[in-house]
Amino acid sequence: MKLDDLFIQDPPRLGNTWRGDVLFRDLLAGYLPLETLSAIESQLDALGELAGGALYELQLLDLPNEPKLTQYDAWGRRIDRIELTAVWQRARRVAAEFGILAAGYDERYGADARLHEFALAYLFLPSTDIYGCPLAMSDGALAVLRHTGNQMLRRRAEPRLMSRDPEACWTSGQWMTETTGGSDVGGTETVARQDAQGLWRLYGRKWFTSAATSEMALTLARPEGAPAGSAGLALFYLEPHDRAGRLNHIEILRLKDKLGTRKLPTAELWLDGVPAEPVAGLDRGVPNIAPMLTLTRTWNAVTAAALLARGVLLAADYAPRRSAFGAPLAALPLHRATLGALHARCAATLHLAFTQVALLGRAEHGTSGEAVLRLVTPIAKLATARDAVAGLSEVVESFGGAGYLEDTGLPQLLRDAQVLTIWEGTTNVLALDLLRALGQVGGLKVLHDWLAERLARIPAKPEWCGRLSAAATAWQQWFDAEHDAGRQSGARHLALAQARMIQAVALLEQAAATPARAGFYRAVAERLARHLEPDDRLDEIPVLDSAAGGPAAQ
Ligand code: MFK
Repeated sequence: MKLDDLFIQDPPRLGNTWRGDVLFRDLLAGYLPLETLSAIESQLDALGELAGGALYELQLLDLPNEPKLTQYDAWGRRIDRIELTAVWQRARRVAAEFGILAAGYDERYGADARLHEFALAYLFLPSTDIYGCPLAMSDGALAVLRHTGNQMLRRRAEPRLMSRDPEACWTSGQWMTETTGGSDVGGTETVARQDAQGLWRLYGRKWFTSAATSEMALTLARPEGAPAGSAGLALFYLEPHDRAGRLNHIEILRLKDKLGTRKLPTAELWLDGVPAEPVAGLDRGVPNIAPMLTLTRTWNAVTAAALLARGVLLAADYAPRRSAFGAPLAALPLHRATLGALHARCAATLHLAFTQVALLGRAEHGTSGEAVLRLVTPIAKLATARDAVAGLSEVVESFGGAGYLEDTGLPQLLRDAQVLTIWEGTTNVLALDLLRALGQVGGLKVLHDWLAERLARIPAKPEWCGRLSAAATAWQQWFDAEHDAGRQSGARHLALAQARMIQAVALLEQAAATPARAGFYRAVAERLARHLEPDDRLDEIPVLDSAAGGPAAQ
Protein backbone atom coordinates (compact mmCIF):
# COMPACT_ATOMS: atom_id res chain seq x y z
CA MET A 1 0.00 0.00 0.00
CA LYS A 2 1.30 3.46 -0.88
CA LEU A 3 0.65 6.57 1.16
CA ASP A 4 -1.03 8.20 -1.83
CA ASP A 5 -3.56 5.37 -2.07
CA LEU A 6 -4.93 5.98 1.40
CA PHE A 7 -8.25 7.69 2.03
CA ILE A 8 -8.16 11.46 1.74
CA GLN A 9 -10.96 13.40 3.38
CA ASP A 10 -12.89 15.77 1.14
CA PRO A 11 -12.67 19.20 2.84
CA PRO A 12 -15.68 21.47 3.41
CA ARG A 13 -16.34 24.04 0.70
CA LEU A 14 -17.96 27.39 0.94
CA GLY A 15 -19.02 28.60 -2.49
CA ASN A 16 -20.78 31.94 -2.86
CA THR A 17 -21.72 32.86 0.72
CA TRP A 18 -24.59 35.11 -0.34
CA ARG A 19 -26.23 32.40 -2.42
CA GLY A 20 -25.52 29.67 0.13
CA ASP A 21 -26.69 31.37 3.33
CA VAL A 22 -30.43 30.68 3.38
CA LEU A 23 -31.00 32.19 6.83
CA PHE A 24 -29.36 35.45 5.79
CA ARG A 25 -31.28 35.60 2.51
CA ASP A 26 -34.55 35.07 4.37
CA LEU A 27 -33.61 37.77 6.84
CA LEU A 28 -32.81 40.42 4.24
CA ALA A 29 -35.92 39.57 2.23
CA GLY A 30 -37.92 40.20 5.41
CA TYR A 31 -36.09 43.37 6.50
CA LEU A 32 -35.62 45.23 3.21
CA PRO A 33 -38.19 46.49 0.70
CA LEU A 34 -38.04 44.43 -2.50
CA GLU A 35 -36.78 47.35 -4.60
CA THR A 36 -33.88 48.00 -2.20
CA LEU A 37 -32.92 44.34 -2.09
CA SER A 38 -33.08 44.16 -5.90
CA ALA A 39 -30.90 47.26 -6.18
CA ILE A 40 -28.15 45.89 -3.93
CA GLU A 41 -28.37 42.19 -4.75
CA SER A 42 -25.72 42.15 -7.49
CA GLN A 43 -23.29 43.73 -5.03
CA LEU A 44 -24.15 41.15 -2.34
CA ASP A 45 -23.68 38.42 -4.92
CA ALA A 46 -20.27 39.76 -5.96
CA LEU A 47 -19.09 40.05 -2.38
CA GLY A 48 -20.47 36.58 -1.53
CA GLU A 49 -18.53 35.20 -4.48
CA LEU A 50 -15.33 36.85 -3.32
CA ALA A 51 -15.81 35.92 0.35
CA GLY A 52 -16.47 32.27 -0.40
CA GLY A 53 -13.90 32.11 -3.23
CA ALA A 54 -10.70 34.12 -3.68
CA LEU A 55 -10.71 35.74 -0.23
CA TYR A 56 -11.36 32.43 1.54
CA GLU A 57 -8.55 30.77 -0.43
CA LEU A 58 -6.21 33.59 0.47
CA GLN A 59 -7.29 33.35 4.10
CA LEU A 60 -6.42 29.65 4.23
CA LEU A 61 -3.03 30.25 2.57
CA ASP A 62 -2.33 33.15 4.92
CA LEU A 63 -3.24 31.19 8.08
CA PRO A 64 0.25 30.95 9.59
CA ASN A 65 1.09 34.64 9.05
CA GLU A 66 0.75 37.41 11.58
CA PRO A 67 1.50 41.13 11.49
CA LYS A 68 5.14 41.87 12.14
CA LEU A 69 6.52 44.81 14.11
CA THR A 70 10.04 46.01 13.30
CA GLN A 71 11.08 48.52 15.95
CA TYR A 72 14.59 49.43 14.73
CA ASP A 73 16.31 49.50 11.35
CA ALA A 74 19.66 47.85 10.77
CA TRP A 75 21.49 50.97 12.02
CA GLY A 76 19.62 51.37 15.24
CA ARG A 77 17.11 54.01 14.20
CA ARG A 78 13.63 53.65 15.73
CA ILE A 79 11.19 52.94 12.91
CA ASP A 80 8.24 51.02 14.48
CA ARG A 81 7.04 49.63 11.15
CA ILE A 82 4.13 47.17 11.08
CA GLU A 83 3.86 44.79 8.17
CA LEU A 84 0.28 43.60 7.70
CA THR A 85 -0.77 40.12 6.58
CA ALA A 86 -1.78 39.48 2.98
CA VAL A 87 -5.45 39.13 3.95
CA TRP A 88 -5.42 42.49 5.73
CA GLN A 89 -3.81 44.21 2.76
CA ARG A 90 -6.46 42.75 0.48
CA ALA A 91 -9.30 43.43 2.90
CA ARG A 92 -8.45 47.12 3.03
CA ARG A 93 -8.93 47.35 -0.73
CA VAL A 94 -12.09 45.25 -0.83
CA ALA A 95 -13.73 47.25 1.98
CA ALA A 96 -13.11 50.49 0.09
CA GLU A 97 -14.10 49.14 -3.34
CA PHE A 98 -17.40 47.78 -2.01
CA GLY A 99 -17.96 51.04 -0.13
CA ILE A 100 -18.91 49.19 3.04
CA LEU A 101 -18.71 52.23 5.31
CA ALA A 102 -20.03 54.64 2.69
CA ALA A 103 -23.13 52.42 2.33
CA GLY A 104 -24.19 53.22 5.90
CA TYR A 105 -24.48 56.92 5.02
CA ASP A 106 -26.05 56.53 1.57
CA GLU A 107 -29.17 58.67 1.69
CA ARG A 108 -30.79 56.75 -1.19
CA TYR A 109 -31.86 54.02 1.19
CA GLY A 110 -32.79 56.23 4.15
CA ALA A 111 -33.15 54.22 7.36
CA ASP A 112 -32.24 51.05 5.44
CA ALA A 113 -28.73 52.31 4.65
CA ARG A 114 -27.45 50.63 7.81
CA LEU A 115 -28.98 47.31 6.68
CA HIS A 116 -27.14 47.68 3.39
CA GLU A 117 -23.85 48.46 5.14
CA PHE A 118 -24.09 45.59 7.60
CA ALA A 119 -25.29 43.13 4.96
CA LEU A 120 -22.03 43.85 3.15
CA ALA A 121 -20.10 43.66 6.41
CA TYR A 122 -21.70 40.32 7.29
CA LEU A 123 -20.47 38.79 4.02
CA PHE A 124 -17.06 40.45 4.23
CA LEU A 125 -16.13 39.84 7.87
CA PRO A 126 -15.55 36.07 8.15
CA SER A 127 -13.09 36.02 5.24
CA THR A 128 -11.00 38.97 6.39
CA ASP A 129 -9.47 37.99 9.75
CA ILE A 130 -11.21 40.64 11.89
CA TYR A 131 -10.58 43.51 9.48
CA GLY A 132 -13.97 44.54 10.87
CA CYS A 133 -12.09 46.05 13.81
CA PRO A 134 -10.74 49.11 11.93
CA LEU A 135 -14.02 49.38 10.02
CA ALA A 136 -15.98 49.37 13.28
CA MET A 137 -13.73 52.00 14.82
CA SER A 138 -13.99 54.12 11.67
CA ASP A 139 -17.77 53.85 11.67
CA GLY A 140 -17.76 54.80 15.33
CA ALA A 141 -15.52 57.78 14.61
CA LEU A 142 -17.91 58.96 11.89
CA ALA A 143 -20.78 58.79 14.37
CA VAL A 144 -18.81 60.68 17.03
CA LEU A 145 -17.77 63.46 14.66
CA ARG A 146 -21.35 63.88 13.45
CA HIS A 147 -22.69 63.84 16.97
CA THR A 148 -20.24 66.40 18.33
CA GLY A 149 -20.66 68.58 15.23
CA ASN A 150 -16.97 69.46 14.95
CA GLN A 151 -17.18 70.71 11.36
CA MET A 152 -13.42 71.12 10.88
CA LEU A 153 -12.73 67.52 11.82
CA ARG A 154 -15.73 66.30 9.87
CA ARG A 155 -14.47 67.99 6.72
CA ARG A 156 -11.06 66.40 7.18
CA ALA A 157 -12.01 62.88 8.25
CA GLU A 158 -15.40 62.03 6.73
CA PRO A 159 -14.49 61.93 3.03
CA ARG A 160 -11.41 59.86 3.82
CA LEU A 161 -13.14 57.36 6.11
CA MET A 162 -15.93 56.91 3.56
CA SER A 163 -13.69 56.89 0.51
CA ARG A 164 -14.20 54.13 -2.07
CA ASP A 165 -10.65 54.64 -3.31
CA PRO A 166 -8.32 52.00 -1.80
CA GLU A 167 -5.35 54.36 -2.21
CA ALA A 168 -7.01 57.27 -0.44
CA CYS A 169 -9.24 55.67 2.20
CA TRP A 170 -8.52 56.01 5.90
CA THR A 171 -9.41 53.98 8.94
CA SER A 172 -9.67 55.23 12.49
CA GLY A 173 -8.35 53.76 15.71
CA GLN A 174 -9.97 53.95 19.13
CA TRP A 175 -7.59 54.22 22.07
CA MET A 176 -9.45 53.96 25.34
CA THR A 177 -7.84 51.10 27.21
CA GLU A 178 -5.07 51.70 29.73
CA THR A 179 -3.27 49.58 32.32
CA THR A 180 -5.61 50.95 34.94
CA GLY A 181 -8.48 49.17 33.19
CA GLY A 182 -10.40 48.73 29.99
CA SER A 183 -13.85 48.72 31.57
CA ASP A 184 -13.49 51.54 34.08
CA VAL A 185 -11.89 54.14 31.83
CA GLY A 186 -12.20 56.73 34.60
CA GLY A 187 -8.71 55.66 35.69
CA THR A 188 -7.18 56.94 32.42
CA GLU A 189 -3.64 58.23 33.06
CA THR A 190 -2.98 59.85 29.67
CA VAL A 191 -2.42 63.56 30.20
CA ALA A 192 -3.20 66.33 27.72
CA ARG A 193 -0.94 69.37 28.01
CA GLN A 194 -0.78 72.54 25.90
CA ASP A 195 2.65 73.47 24.55
CA ALA A 196 4.03 77.02 24.22
CA GLN A 197 2.21 77.46 20.90
CA GLY A 198 -1.09 76.39 22.42
CA LEU A 199 -1.06 73.00 20.68
CA TRP A 200 -2.46 70.11 22.73
CA ARG A 201 -0.10 67.17 23.17
CA LEU A 202 -0.82 63.79 24.77
CA TYR A 203 1.48 61.87 27.13
CA GLY A 204 0.92 58.36 28.49
CA ARG A 205 0.66 54.67 27.78
CA LYS A 206 -2.23 53.12 25.88
CA TRP A 207 -2.33 49.44 26.86
CA PHE A 208 -4.55 48.16 24.03
CA THR A 209 -5.12 50.15 20.89
CA SER A 210 -7.12 48.89 17.96
CA ALA A 211 -5.11 48.48 14.74
CA ALA A 212 -2.13 50.80 15.17
CA THR A 213 -1.86 51.25 11.42
CA SER A 214 -4.85 53.59 11.19
CA GLU A 215 -4.51 57.09 9.81
CA MET A 216 -6.42 58.76 12.67
CA ALA A 217 -7.59 57.89 16.15
CA LEU A 218 -10.02 59.04 18.80
CA THR A 219 -8.76 58.78 22.33
CA LEU A 220 -9.50 59.87 25.87
CA ALA A 221 -7.05 61.94 27.91
CA ARG A 222 -7.15 64.07 31.04
CA PRO A 223 -6.33 67.74 30.43
CA GLU A 224 -3.77 68.83 33.01
CA GLY A 225 -5.50 70.00 36.15
CA ALA A 226 -8.85 68.33 35.32
CA PRO A 227 -10.52 66.31 38.10
CA ALA A 228 -9.86 62.61 38.65
CA GLY A 229 -12.33 59.98 37.42
CA SER A 230 -14.24 59.81 34.19
CA ALA A 231 -15.72 63.30 34.63
CA GLY A 232 -12.25 64.81 34.07
CA LEU A 233 -11.65 63.16 30.70
CA ALA A 234 -11.79 64.84 27.31
CA LEU A 235 -12.07 63.36 23.83
CA PHE A 236 -9.16 64.02 21.44
CA TYR A 237 -8.61 63.49 17.72
CA LEU A 238 -5.12 62.75 16.44
CA GLU A 239 -3.26 61.59 13.37
CA PRO A 240 -0.52 59.18 14.45
CA HIS A 241 1.75 59.72 11.44
CA ASP A 242 3.53 62.83 10.21
CA ARG A 243 3.61 63.94 6.56
CA ALA A 244 6.54 61.63 5.87
CA GLY A 245 4.54 58.66 7.17
CA ARG A 246 6.58 58.30 10.38
CA LEU A 247 4.90 57.89 13.75
CA ASN A 248 4.68 61.33 15.31
CA HIS A 249 5.80 61.35 18.96
CA ILE A 250 4.46 57.81 19.38
CA GLU A 251 6.36 54.60 20.01
CA ILE A 252 4.95 51.12 19.53
CA LEU A 253 6.06 49.28 22.66
CA ARG A 254 4.85 45.90 21.39
CA LEU A 255 2.10 44.09 19.52
CA LYS A 256 -0.09 42.25 21.99
CA ASP A 257 0.19 38.48 22.28
CA LYS A 258 -3.49 37.50 22.20
CA LEU A 259 -5.57 34.31 22.36
CA GLY A 260 -7.26 35.25 19.08
CA THR A 261 -7.57 38.15 16.59
CA ARG A 262 -3.90 37.50 15.94
CA LYS A 263 -4.00 39.08 12.46
CA LEU A 264 -5.07 42.33 14.06
CA PRO A 265 -2.06 44.48 15.02
CA THR A 266 -3.34 45.43 18.47
CA ALA A 267 -0.57 47.57 19.90
CA GLU A 268 0.64 48.96 23.18
CA LEU A 269 1.63 52.57 22.55
CA TRP A 270 3.71 55.19 24.29
CA LEU A 271 2.43 58.68 23.60
CA ASP A 272 5.24 61.16 24.03
CA GLY A 273 3.68 64.46 23.13
CA VAL A 274 1.65 63.46 20.07
CA PRO A 275 -0.25 66.51 18.77
CA ALA A 276 -4.01 66.17 19.28
CA GLU A 277 -7.15 68.22 18.85
CA PRO A 278 -9.99 68.36 21.40
CA VAL A 279 -13.10 67.12 19.59
CA ALA A 280 -15.70 68.80 21.74
CA GLY A 281 -14.29 70.86 24.59
CA LEU A 282 -12.19 69.74 27.51
CA ASP A 283 -14.70 67.66 29.47
CA ARG A 284 -17.47 65.09 28.89
CA GLY A 285 -15.06 62.74 27.15
CA VAL A 286 -17.05 59.59 27.95
CA PRO A 287 -20.46 60.86 26.79
CA ASN A 288 -18.78 62.37 23.72
CA ILE A 289 -17.30 59.02 22.70
CA ALA A 290 -20.51 57.13 23.55
CA PRO A 291 -21.87 57.21 19.94
CA MET A 292 -18.77 55.22 19.03
CA LEU A 293 -19.72 52.59 21.63
CA THR A 294 -23.13 52.16 19.98
CA LEU A 295 -21.53 51.64 16.56
CA THR A 296 -18.73 49.34 17.66
CA ARG A 297 -21.17 47.25 19.70
CA THR A 298 -23.35 46.91 16.61
CA TRP A 299 -20.30 45.75 14.63
CA ASN A 300 -19.55 43.32 17.44
CA ALA A 301 -23.02 41.79 17.17
CA VAL A 302 -22.84 41.47 13.38
CA THR A 303 -19.35 39.97 13.61
CA ALA A 304 -20.69 37.39 16.08
CA ALA A 305 -23.49 36.45 13.69
CA ALA A 306 -21.13 36.36 10.71
CA LEU A 307 -18.43 34.20 12.34
CA LEU A 308 -21.03 31.77 13.65
CA ALA A 309 -22.69 31.55 10.24
CA ARG A 310 -19.31 30.85 8.63
CA GLY A 311 -18.71 27.95 11.01
CA VAL A 312 -22.18 26.56 10.50
CA LEU A 313 -21.97 26.83 6.69
CA LEU A 314 -18.75 24.83 6.81
CA ALA A 315 -20.15 22.24 9.24
CA ALA A 316 -23.28 21.78 7.12
CA ASP A 317 -21.25 21.39 3.94
CA TYR A 318 -18.96 18.88 5.61
CA ALA A 319 -21.72 16.62 6.97
CA PRO A 320 -22.51 14.89 3.64
CA ARG A 321 -18.79 14.64 2.72
CA ARG A 322 -17.68 12.86 5.87
CA SER A 323 -18.72 9.26 6.56
CA ALA A 324 -18.53 7.49 9.90
CA PHE A 325 -20.15 4.30 11.19
CA GLY A 326 -21.21 3.41 7.65
CA ALA A 327 -23.08 6.57 6.72
CA PRO A 328 -22.46 10.22 5.93
CA LEU A 329 -22.65 12.38 9.07
CA ALA A 330 -25.59 14.13 7.45
CA ALA A 331 -27.59 10.89 7.70
CA LEU A 332 -26.82 10.18 11.37
CA PRO A 333 -29.73 11.29 13.58
CA LEU A 334 -27.60 12.71 16.40
CA HIS A 335 -25.36 14.65 14.03
CA ARG A 336 -28.44 15.99 12.25
CA ALA A 337 -29.85 17.09 15.58
CA THR A 338 -26.55 18.83 16.39
CA LEU A 339 -26.66 20.69 13.09
CA GLY A 340 -30.29 21.58 13.71
CA ALA A 341 -29.37 23.16 17.05
CA LEU A 342 -26.56 25.06 15.34
CA HIS A 343 -28.90 26.41 12.68
CA ALA A 344 -31.30 27.47 15.44
CA ARG A 345 -28.53 29.33 17.30
CA CYS A 346 -27.39 30.88 14.04
CA ALA A 347 -30.88 32.15 13.19
CA ALA A 348 -31.37 33.58 16.68
CA THR A 349 -27.98 35.32 16.66
CA LEU A 350 -28.48 36.72 13.17
CA HIS A 351 -31.90 38.13 14.02
CA LEU A 352 -30.73 39.79 17.21
CA ALA A 353 -27.75 41.38 15.44
CA PHE A 354 -29.88 42.70 12.59
CA THR A 355 -32.64 43.88 14.92
CA GLN A 356 -29.92 46.08 16.37
CA VAL A 357 -28.84 47.21 12.88
CA ALA A 358 -32.40 48.05 11.84
CA LEU A 359 -32.97 50.02 15.06
CA LEU A 360 -29.75 51.95 14.53
CA GLY A 361 -30.81 53.00 11.03
CA ARG A 362 -34.30 53.99 12.17
CA ALA A 363 -33.07 55.94 15.18
CA GLU A 364 -30.61 57.85 12.97
CA HIS A 365 -33.45 58.76 10.62
CA GLY A 366 -35.91 59.57 13.39
CA THR A 367 -38.35 56.82 12.34
CA SER A 368 -38.21 54.98 15.65
CA GLY A 369 -37.21 55.75 19.17
CA GLU A 370 -33.68 56.13 20.43
CA ALA A 371 -34.77 54.65 23.77
CA VAL A 372 -35.28 51.16 22.31
CA LEU A 373 -31.94 51.36 20.51
CA ARG A 374 -30.23 52.41 23.75
CA LEU A 375 -31.65 49.32 25.51
CA VAL A 376 -31.13 46.83 22.70
CA THR A 377 -27.49 47.81 22.07
CA PRO A 378 -26.02 46.22 25.23
CA ILE A 379 -28.47 43.30 25.05
CA ALA A 380 -27.55 42.48 21.44
CA LYS A 381 -23.83 42.88 22.01
CA LEU A 382 -23.62 40.64 25.03
CA ALA A 383 -25.99 37.88 23.89
CA THR A 384 -24.66 37.51 20.34
CA ALA A 385 -21.05 37.35 21.57
CA ARG A 386 -21.79 34.56 24.04
CA ASP A 387 -23.86 32.65 21.50
CA ALA A 388 -21.10 32.87 18.90
CA VAL A 389 -18.56 31.39 21.28
CA ALA A 390 -20.89 28.56 22.34
CA GLY A 391 -21.92 27.88 18.74
CA LEU A 392 -18.39 27.94 17.36
CA SER A 393 -17.21 25.58 20.08
CA GLU A 394 -19.91 23.20 18.82
CA VAL A 395 -18.81 23.76 15.21
CA VAL A 396 -15.22 22.86 16.08
CA GLU A 397 -16.44 19.72 17.86
CA SER A 398 -18.68 18.76 14.95
CA PHE A 399 -15.55 18.29 12.81
CA GLY A 400 -13.99 15.91 15.33
CA GLY A 401 -10.18 16.04 15.36
CA ALA A 402 -10.08 18.08 12.13
CA GLY A 403 -11.80 20.91 13.96
CA TYR A 404 -8.87 21.09 16.35
CA LEU A 405 -6.24 21.42 13.62
CA GLU A 406 -4.94 24.90 12.91
CA ASP A 407 -4.59 24.42 9.15
CA THR A 408 -8.33 23.79 8.71
CA GLY A 409 -8.90 27.41 9.83
CA LEU A 410 -11.57 26.23 12.28
CA PRO A 411 -9.72 26.91 15.57
CA GLN A 412 -9.17 30.50 14.47
CA LEU A 413 -12.91 31.02 14.22
CA LEU A 414 -13.41 30.00 17.84
CA ARG A 415 -10.45 31.99 19.15
CA ASP A 416 -11.47 35.11 17.24
CA ALA A 417 -15.04 34.84 18.51
CA GLN A 418 -13.88 34.81 22.12
CA VAL A 419 -12.78 38.44 21.88
CA LEU A 420 -16.35 39.44 21.08
CA THR A 421 -17.35 38.80 24.71
CA ILE A 422 -14.52 41.04 25.94
CA TRP A 423 -13.78 44.04 23.79
CA GLU A 424 -16.25 46.90 23.59
CA GLY A 425 -17.33 45.89 27.08
CA THR A 426 -17.49 42.49 28.76
CA THR A 427 -20.78 40.72 29.40
CA ASN A 428 -20.91 42.17 32.91
CA VAL A 429 -20.06 45.72 31.78
CA LEU A 430 -22.77 45.48 29.13
CA ALA A 431 -25.30 44.07 31.61
CA LEU A 432 -24.57 47.02 33.90
CA ASP A 433 -24.88 49.35 30.91
CA LEU A 434 -28.36 47.93 30.39
CA LEU A 435 -29.19 48.94 33.98
CA ARG A 436 -27.74 52.40 33.30
CA ALA A 437 -29.91 52.71 30.19
CA LEU A 438 -33.02 51.41 31.99
CA GLY A 439 -32.47 54.12 34.59
CA GLN A 440 -32.38 56.70 31.79
CA VAL A 441 -35.49 55.52 29.90
CA GLY A 442 -37.62 54.75 32.95
CA GLY A 443 -37.51 50.95 33.09
CA LEU A 444 -38.42 47.99 30.94
CA LYS A 445 -41.82 49.18 29.76
CA VAL A 446 -40.51 50.90 26.63
CA LEU A 447 -38.80 47.68 25.49
CA HIS A 448 -41.80 45.49 26.24
CA ASP A 449 -44.26 47.90 24.60
CA TRP A 450 -42.12 47.82 21.45
CA LEU A 451 -42.11 43.99 21.50
CA ALA A 452 -45.85 43.83 22.19
CA GLU A 453 -46.56 46.10 19.21
CA ARG A 454 -44.53 43.86 16.94
CA LEU A 455 -46.16 40.76 18.32
CA ALA A 456 -49.62 42.24 17.79
CA ARG A 457 -48.93 42.61 14.06
CA ILE A 458 -48.01 38.92 13.58
CA PRO A 459 -50.90 36.92 12.11
CA ALA A 460 -52.00 33.57 13.61
CA LYS A 461 -49.80 33.72 16.68
CA PRO A 462 -49.13 30.42 18.44
CA GLU A 463 -50.63 29.97 21.91
CA TRP A 464 -47.27 29.87 23.66
CA CYS A 465 -46.77 33.60 22.92
CA GLY A 466 -48.49 34.14 26.27
CA ARG A 467 -45.17 33.11 27.83
CA LEU A 468 -43.54 36.21 26.37
CA SER A 469 -46.01 38.62 27.93
CA ALA A 470 -45.86 36.71 31.24
CA ALA A 471 -42.07 36.99 31.25
CA ALA A 472 -42.28 40.71 30.42
CA THR A 473 -44.60 41.31 33.38
CA ALA A 474 -42.42 39.22 35.71
CA TRP A 475 -39.28 41.14 34.73
CA GLN A 476 -40.94 44.52 35.15
CA GLN A 477 -42.05 43.48 38.64
CA TRP A 478 -38.57 42.19 39.42
CA PHE A 479 -36.94 45.41 38.23
CA ASP A 480 -39.31 47.62 40.22
CA ALA A 481 -38.91 45.53 43.38
CA GLU A 482 -35.13 45.13 43.41
CA HIS A 483 -32.68 47.58 44.91
CA ASP A 484 -29.37 48.45 43.29
CA ALA A 485 -27.31 45.44 44.47
CA GLY A 486 -30.09 43.00 43.54
CA ARG A 487 -30.47 44.54 40.10
CA GLN A 488 -26.72 44.32 39.56
CA SER A 489 -26.43 40.68 40.53
CA GLY A 490 -29.38 39.80 38.28
CA ALA A 491 -28.34 42.03 35.37
CA ARG A 492 -26.88 39.27 33.18
CA HIS A 493 -29.94 37.12 33.50
CA LEU A 494 -32.12 40.13 32.87
CA ALA A 495 -30.21 40.98 29.68
CA LEU A 496 -30.16 37.42 28.36
CA ALA A 497 -33.88 36.94 29.00
CA GLN A 498 -34.64 40.17 27.10
CA ALA A 499 -32.41 38.90 24.27
CA ARG A 500 -34.42 35.68 23.99
CA MET A 501 -37.68 37.63 23.97
CA ILE A 502 -36.47 39.90 21.16
CA GLN A 503 -35.22 36.89 19.20
CA ALA A 504 -38.48 34.98 19.65
CA VAL A 505 -40.52 37.90 18.29
CA ALA A 506 -38.12 38.47 15.37
CA LEU A 507 -38.22 34.79 14.43
CA LEU A 508 -42.02 34.72 14.56
CA GLU A 509 -42.00 37.66 12.15
CA GLN A 510 -39.59 35.75 9.94
CA ALA A 511 -41.88 32.70 10.04
CA ALA A 512 -44.79 34.84 8.89
CA ALA A 513 -42.69 36.25 6.02
CA THR A 514 -41.21 32.90 4.93
CA PRO A 515 -43.84 30.20 4.44
CA ALA A 516 -41.25 27.75 3.06
CA ARG A 517 -39.39 27.63 6.38
CA ALA A 518 -42.08 28.84 8.77
CA GLY A 519 -41.97 25.59 10.76
CA PHE A 520 -38.26 25.97 11.47
CA TYR A 521 -38.48 29.62 12.53
CA ARG A 522 -41.53 28.97 14.74
CA ALA A 523 -39.85 26.03 16.42
CA VAL A 524 -36.75 28.08 17.22
CA ALA A 525 -38.89 30.95 18.54
CA GLU A 526 -40.86 28.57 20.75
CA ARG A 527 -37.72 27.16 22.36
CA LEU A 528 -36.27 30.60 22.94
CA ALA A 529 -39.42 31.54 24.81
CA ARG A 530 -38.81 28.89 27.50
CA HIS A 531 -37.24 29.53 30.92
CA LEU A 532 -37.44 33.30 30.66
CA GLU A 533 -38.68 34.12 34.14
CA PRO A 534 -36.55 35.93 36.74
CA ASP A 535 -36.70 32.97 39.16
CA ASP A 536 -34.47 30.84 36.89
CA ARG A 537 -31.56 32.94 38.18
CA LEU A 538 -28.26 31.18 38.83
CA ASP A 539 -26.88 34.24 40.59
CA GLU A 540 -29.08 33.60 43.62
CA ILE A 541 -26.88 30.66 44.54
CA PRO A 542 -24.66 31.62 47.51
CA VAL A 543 -21.20 32.71 46.41
CA LEU A 544 -18.30 30.46 47.39
CA ASP A 545 -16.33 32.62 49.73
CA SER A 546 -12.72 31.48 49.56
CA ALA A 547 -11.77 33.54 52.64
CA ALA A 548 -14.33 31.67 54.72
CA GLY A 549 -13.35 28.39 53.06
CA GLY A 550 -16.90 27.51 52.08
CA PRO A 551 -20.27 28.82 50.96
CA ALA A 552 -21.10 32.34 52.07
CA ALA A 553 -23.08 32.67 55.27
CA GLN A 554 -26.75 32.02 54.67
C1 MFK B 1 -9.31 42.13 24.55
C2 MFK B 1 -8.07 42.33 23.85
C3 MFK B 1 -8.21 42.49 22.39
C4 MFK B 1 -7.63 43.76 21.90
C5 MFK B 1 -8.58 44.91 21.96
C6 MFK B 1 -8.04 45.98 21.15
C7 MFK B 1 -9.10 46.94 20.85
C8 MFK B 1 -8.90 48.08 21.69
C9 MFK B 1 -9.98 49.08 21.43
C10 MFK B 1 -10.58 49.36 22.70
O1 MFK B 1 -10.11 50.16 23.44
S1 MFK B 1 -11.98 48.43 23.02
C11 MFK B 1 -12.43 48.99 24.58
C12 MFK B 1 -13.68 49.77 24.46
N1 MFK B 1 -14.01 50.17 25.79
C13 MFK B 1 -15.24 50.04 26.24
O2 MFK B 1 -16.15 49.56 25.59
C14 MFK B 1 -15.41 50.56 27.63
C15 MFK B 1 -16.18 49.61 28.49
N2 MFK B 1 -16.67 50.36 29.63
C16 MFK B 1 -17.88 50.95 29.60
O3 MFK B 1 -18.61 50.86 28.64
C17 MFK B 1 -18.25 51.71 30.83
O4 MFK B 1 -19.60 51.49 31.06
C18 MFK B 1 -17.98 53.21 30.67
C19 MFK B 1 -16.52 53.45 30.38
C20 MFK B 1 -18.82 53.86 29.59
C21 MFK B 1 -18.32 53.82 32.04
O5 MFK B 1 -17.92 55.17 32.07
P1 MFK B 1 -18.25 56.06 33.34
O6 MFK B 1 -17.87 57.46 32.98
O7 MFK B 1 -17.66 55.46 34.54
O8 MFK B 1 -19.85 55.91 33.43
P2 MFK B 1 -20.98 56.94 33.80
O9 MFK B 1 -20.48 57.97 34.74
O10 MFK B 1 -22.16 56.10 34.21
O11 MFK B 1 -21.36 57.60 32.39
C22 MFK B 1 -20.76 58.77 31.91
C23 MFK B 1 -21.63 59.30 30.79
O12 MFK B 1 -21.52 58.47 29.63
C24 MFK B 1 -23.11 59.37 31.12
O13 MFK B 1 -23.64 60.46 30.38
P3 MFK B 1 -24.13 61.81 31.07
O14 MFK B 1 -22.92 62.39 31.77
O15 MFK B 1 -24.64 62.67 29.94
O16 MFK B 1 -25.21 61.40 32.04
C25 MFK B 1 -23.63 58.09 30.52
O17 MFK B 1 -24.99 58.15 30.25
C26 MFK B 1 -22.82 58.02 29.24
N3 MFK B 1 -22.72 56.65 28.74
C27 MFK B 1 -22.06 55.64 29.31
N4 MFK B 1 -22.19 54.54 28.55
C28 MFK B 1 -22.96 54.87 27.51
C29 MFK B 1 -23.31 56.22 27.62
N5 MFK B 1 -24.07 56.84 26.73
C30 MFK B 1 -24.52 56.12 25.68
N6 MFK B 1 -24.21 54.82 25.50
C31 MFK B 1 -23.44 54.16 26.38
N7 MFK B 1 -23.16 52.89 26.20
